[in-house]
Amino acid sequence: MKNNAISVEMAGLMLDSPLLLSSGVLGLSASSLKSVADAGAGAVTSKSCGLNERAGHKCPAVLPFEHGVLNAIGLANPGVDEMVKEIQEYKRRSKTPLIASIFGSDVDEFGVVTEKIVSARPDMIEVNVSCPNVASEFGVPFGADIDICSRITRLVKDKSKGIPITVKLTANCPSIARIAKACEDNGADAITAINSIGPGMIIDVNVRKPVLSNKVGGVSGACVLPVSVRCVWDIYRTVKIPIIGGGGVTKPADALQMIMAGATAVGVGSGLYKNGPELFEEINQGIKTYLHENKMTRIDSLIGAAHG
Ligand code: RRO
Repeated sequence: MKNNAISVEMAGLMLDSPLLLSSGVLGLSASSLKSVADAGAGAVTSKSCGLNERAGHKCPAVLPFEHGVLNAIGLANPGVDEMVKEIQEYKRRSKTPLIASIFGSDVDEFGVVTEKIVSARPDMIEVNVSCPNVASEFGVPFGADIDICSRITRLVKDKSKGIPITVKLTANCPSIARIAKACEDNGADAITAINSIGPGMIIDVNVRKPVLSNKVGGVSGACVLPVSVRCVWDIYRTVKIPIIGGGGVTKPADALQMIMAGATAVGVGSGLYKNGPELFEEINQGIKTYLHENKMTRIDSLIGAAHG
């Protein structure tokens, strides 16, 4: 790790930049992950994978709109065995830390996928309990149920062979802070907040039908930033473990808001659809300029600064 003004330590990971690639964007192959790492991300997160290959929903599955992005990718992924190979290939080619994102269709499957993903030795495992395009056996995202989240977190932690785990949460629940606390109590090393919100819908007024093939999808991008900042704020007041804050970060001031709300690291995702991987360097530079202008030497002193 380069010891520069914006380097951070997060749950044992040494990051050259607090910015990391959020799961689901440019994260399916070793080469796309490496291109993002080379563009200035402090860590990259692979697309969430499950036990078996999934084709996902038909196109259109991703719809950028004026204020953000609507998606119903439908958990498209090659399955954990193929993802292990991509991660191994990435790790041969890049030293930038990699977070492997996983999901399961029920509690036990999270355990099986964890047992497989650890063989790739990712630097961290992201436990995705919050995809808005999937429902648990009870009809709500796992991440909205405190008991299910606790069980999944404990199971993944027990099978993670010492690799730190972060649980990716949803804002679509009465209290994200309570869920985060339950994850911390059950062994989570970090919390990632938030997944896309909604679901939402966009209708094409000319054909008078929803645009997405799945009709509804998760909402992300600039329009969700106030929600994600508030979630990080609530979680910071409730847990001691570090927070990866993401949701609508498209410029330096957004990343600074996240950090001041309590995030140690900041996820960048939807903004890449419009700006490409160059966005990482743009935000890195913007944060450095802010530190310089405010006569600060290290980003760490800004974590949670808005709490006074
Ligand atoms: O694949 C998706 O549809 C998807 C996932 Br797994 C997720 O976690 N969040 C999202 O907005 N879409």
